[in-house]
Amino acid sequence: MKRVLFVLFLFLCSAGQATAQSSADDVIVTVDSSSLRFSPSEVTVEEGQAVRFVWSGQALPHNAVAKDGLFDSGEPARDVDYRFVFEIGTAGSYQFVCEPHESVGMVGTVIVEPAPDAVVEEEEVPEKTPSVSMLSSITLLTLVAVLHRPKTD
Ligand SMILES: [Cu+2]
Repeated sequence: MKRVLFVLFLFLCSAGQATAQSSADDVIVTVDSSSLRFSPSEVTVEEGQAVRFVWSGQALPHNAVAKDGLFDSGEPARDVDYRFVFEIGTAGSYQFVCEPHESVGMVGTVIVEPAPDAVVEEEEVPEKTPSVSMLSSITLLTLVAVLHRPKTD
């Protein structure tokens, strides 16, 4: 049994490492054949998902910089492989530009939708039933204890 748990632990660790590098559900943004456009220029991801900005052997150097500064692939380069994870809480719309070519329309948008789990969590927050039911259980137990207390006289 311990061995099974240990193997499971190793499996989870390696799975965690894999997602830190790149993941099958990464959304790829590259540069199109015109060399002055992102392709696609608009992508949609869910919180927790990553966008990878990837190009190589470009005639011109490019980068991808969020207007609000959330992500930045660094200096413009002909070869880029930059991955950014949109963590829980980043839901929204992010415009990004290629700094050298923003003026000629090399711009894009990442739309981040809330993770399905996060939506459920938000709905559950206002409920306070667990503490109320716990309180009434304690009251009930106290009542039972008092009623069944052996008589001392
Ligand atoms: Cu560019």
